[in-house]
Amino acid sequence: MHDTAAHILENAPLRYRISRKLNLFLAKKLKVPRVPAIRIARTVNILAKPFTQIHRRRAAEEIIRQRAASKPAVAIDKREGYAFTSPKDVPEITAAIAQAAEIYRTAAEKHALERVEGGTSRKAFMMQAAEGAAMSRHTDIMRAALARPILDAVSEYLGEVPILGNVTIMVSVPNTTQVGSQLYHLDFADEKQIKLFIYVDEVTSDNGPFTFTPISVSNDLIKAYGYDRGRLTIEEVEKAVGAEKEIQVTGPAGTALLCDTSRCLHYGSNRNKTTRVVLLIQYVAHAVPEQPPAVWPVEDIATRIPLDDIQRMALTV
Ligand SMILES: O=C(O)CCC(=O)C(=O)O
Repeated sequence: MHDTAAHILENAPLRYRISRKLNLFLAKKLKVPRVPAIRIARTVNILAKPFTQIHRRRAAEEIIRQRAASKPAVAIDKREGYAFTSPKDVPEITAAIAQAAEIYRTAAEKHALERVEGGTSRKAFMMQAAEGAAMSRHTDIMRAALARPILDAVSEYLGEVPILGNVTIMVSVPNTTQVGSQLYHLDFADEKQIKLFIYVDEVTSDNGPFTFTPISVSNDLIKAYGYDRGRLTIEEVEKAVGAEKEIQVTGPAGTALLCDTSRCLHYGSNRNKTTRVVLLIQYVAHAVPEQPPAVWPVEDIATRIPLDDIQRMALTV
């Protein structure tokens, strides 16, 4: 039995359910713009557990101090909101994609792929092989999700040690549509977050590559179109800033991108000709207002992966 988004929501501590409801109420009923709505909802979440954020910030400061004295293997550009990485910098990626490929193959054989519901579209183009706390038994994937070069880079970027929000094997099937997340959008979970996209198989321009614009370009587009929560078409983006500003992520299995999908406009799975399988790992701030994080079985994971304090923090809401 996989964890669906609804299951994650039900299991989330109360403060996440309240901040999510508040954010949706502000957005949908009161038509409050995205950023102020997120800030109000996040404040309520922080107030419910104020010392957690302080603790996470202090831990991040220490990580940042240590990183300043070395050359970190992974670093996310704060002005542009993304970084590429690879199995060379994070060797755990190699075993993680082998495990993700196996989970996908087994689910496909058993016809056990689940359709992704919710969001602004029915997402007929998107399935998942597994997600949430159910992923915790897949040790190789968890090792990659908890790899310190990644957690440290995200801690530096967010200014606090993150929570591992979710781990998903995202399967986009061949399609001819251009709806929902197949068009340029920002994620509304928070003002910033990091998603790590790891390609399980080769991705070419034929199978719906993840495509984004860095923060500076996204900010120009937000201004040009008065973008708040909707979608922008590829044509609109290309008309305003030029196709050369778009970063289309193609590459062999193991190609990995850390991207702030709350600040970089992005889309993917747009008119794939063949199936695309991506291991998607999400890191959020502890008071993420909109998307409750999965609740991980920390002690069970600790029997298989020796966890340090930072990795435990990433698994604890
Ligand atoms: O690559 C894709 O299909 C887009 C995914 C997306 O929009 C997201 O994960 O936020």
